[in-house]
Amino acid sequence: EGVQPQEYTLIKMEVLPPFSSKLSALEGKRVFLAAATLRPETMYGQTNAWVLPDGKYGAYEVNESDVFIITQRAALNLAYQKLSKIPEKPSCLLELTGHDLIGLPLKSPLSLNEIIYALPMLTILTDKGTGIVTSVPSDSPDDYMALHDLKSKPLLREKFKVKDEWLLPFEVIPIINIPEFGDKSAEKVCVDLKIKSQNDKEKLAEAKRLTYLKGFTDGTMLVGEFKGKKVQEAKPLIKNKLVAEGQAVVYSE
Ligand code: A2H
Repeated sequence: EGVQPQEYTLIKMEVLPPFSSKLSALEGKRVFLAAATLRPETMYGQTNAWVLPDGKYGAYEVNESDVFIITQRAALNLAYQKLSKIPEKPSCLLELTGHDLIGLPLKSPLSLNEIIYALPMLTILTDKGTGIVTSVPSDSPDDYMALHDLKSKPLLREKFKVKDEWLLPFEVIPIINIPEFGDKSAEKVCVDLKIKSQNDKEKLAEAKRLTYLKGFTDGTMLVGEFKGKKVQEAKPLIKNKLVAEGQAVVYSE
């Protein structure tokens, strides 16, 4: 945990009904995987969501209508930020693991892909954010490598019972141009640094350092309502719009 609180945007990725048998107790509710992001302006390029297969999650009532699937730790923090049906107390309807979430079809705000799926990522930390991450392989080296691993390793898909149609049709979407790195900055940097897998921690840290700052200072939006605007300008506008429309909430830890 840092000294300064980190502010995340929680993206409400709606689980599309009909629900799987594991989720049948939630029938009739609006259920979301709530993904913590620092890059709300990249949501156009979502190709999937990430969950930790052995991670423990719960379905928590955040108000009268909405249920968020997140870690218990995040639910407790949310409860102290007025994001629980019962003030200052998480209200858990159902306990789940990441395995129960793999393959859920989702509708996520701004995504150019109308339906995306929850897939396994092995490097998710359970003590950060909500334990749910949205995947933007054009601009996130972690997401690019995790998707690359699953796409290129049929045995990895088999291990986690991932169906081909949940990821093979999903290509990297260009959404932001960075003069130094082009329109798919994460892919370029991962290839340039010869990163082998999602577990290549040191090189991934370098890739993130290279792309993160440049994306913010030099990036230009290629798609969406703020096409042509600098990322610096578009970022707060997109975040505020998502929150105003009820498609995201702000969360700090
Ligand atoms: B970011 P910081 Cl396009 N475990 O969102 C691992 N990673 C997590 C996480 C967890 N529990 N919770 C959130 N994250 C990811 C988009 C994105 C992100 C892009 C580019 C860079 C980037 C799409 N994924 O992050 O440690 C989320 O991925 C680069 C650091 O708080 C979140 O933002 O700095 C970011 O890490 C939060 O990381």
